[in-house]
Amino acid sequence: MHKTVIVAIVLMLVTACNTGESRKKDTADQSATQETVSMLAGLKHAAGEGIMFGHQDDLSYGIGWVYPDGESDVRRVSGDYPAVYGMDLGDIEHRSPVNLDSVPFDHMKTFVRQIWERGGVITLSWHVDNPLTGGNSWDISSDKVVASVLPGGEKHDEFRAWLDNLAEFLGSLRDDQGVAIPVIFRPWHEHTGSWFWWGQKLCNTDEFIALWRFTFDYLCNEKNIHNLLFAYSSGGDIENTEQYLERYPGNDYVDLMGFDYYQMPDAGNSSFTENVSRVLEIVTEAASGQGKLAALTEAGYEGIPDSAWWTTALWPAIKDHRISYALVWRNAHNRPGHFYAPHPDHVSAADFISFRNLPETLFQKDITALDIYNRE
Ligand code: BMA
Repeated sequence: MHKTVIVAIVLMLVTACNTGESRKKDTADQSATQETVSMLAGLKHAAGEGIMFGHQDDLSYGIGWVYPDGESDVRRVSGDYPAVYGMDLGDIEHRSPVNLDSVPFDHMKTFVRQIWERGGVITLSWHVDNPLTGGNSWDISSDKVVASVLPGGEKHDEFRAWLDNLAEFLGSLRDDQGVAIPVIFRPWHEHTGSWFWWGQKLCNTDEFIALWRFTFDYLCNEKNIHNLLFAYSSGGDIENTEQYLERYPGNDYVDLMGFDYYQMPDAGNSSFTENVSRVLEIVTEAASGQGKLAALTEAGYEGIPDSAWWTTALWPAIKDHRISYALVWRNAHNRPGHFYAPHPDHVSAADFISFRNLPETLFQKDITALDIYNRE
């Protein structure tokens, strides 16, 4: 072949590849909806403005109330809703009308629409039952569960059916115009610990990565669910980058990288602050190296016995890190003492208002103003 023809062909190929590259979406799911792509761009923008505050089950119940429209312990204390709202899909796999904490899935759908309308951020975890033993997420009596749900495994067909039920719910999150509402989906969380059936000692690295990729591929490519950003979130027991990334499923499967960390009653504020900050250093470095968002995906101090915890323990732990959000766990209405955000009479309520008033913390009104869904 003539030399100039070869050069021309090579140039054409290079151009074609480059065009392909530039068309590649930022989201892990290459077929993500425009709203989902915009959400990711908006979240990246917001991460440069401050740290969003999140609360699990914020609209579902709180101390002394359950399910009234518009109620929120965070709003009752601070005058504003959180920017990020966590919800859990545990038991959707059985098409149960309520989740594992008795929140009706129909209520959740309404909350998701309300949050979307006010420009807030939704993140969904999944405390899925154990398909092999019939127990719950915490049933670690067998280390064969992950293998059993993978292709070829004895529970694979059942697991697909569970994912079908999950997909039906995720696909039903739509606004009045039928637009699929984008959410951060955070499956297989705290996998570096060994308290869930998908945890560190309950499967090997290949099995965990296969579980993640199967879940992603099945939801996105077989069920055509395209309103998801995928969050990879480890437990808090992280010593170094290598450990954090040991079971990372790959850049093509993840949008956000985080970890969960709770203050233990006997541990003290300084150990919480130092450890969260230390692990955030590892996580934010890993995330920025991969072009991903970072977050403290779950945190808290059960009952918040320290009146100044928000500004003297949580804030110093997160303030120097470029993270998207920090989410505290739920305020159980039927489990005394099991709450992680203050209520109006709580000892830390005043300090929470100081935390909310920091210019770098973002609550609902701040995130509404940033208009994160219309940035791309
Ligand atoms: C745990 C506790 C449980 C709850 C679960 C899922 O940390 O709050 O009571 O069932 O999360 O929300």
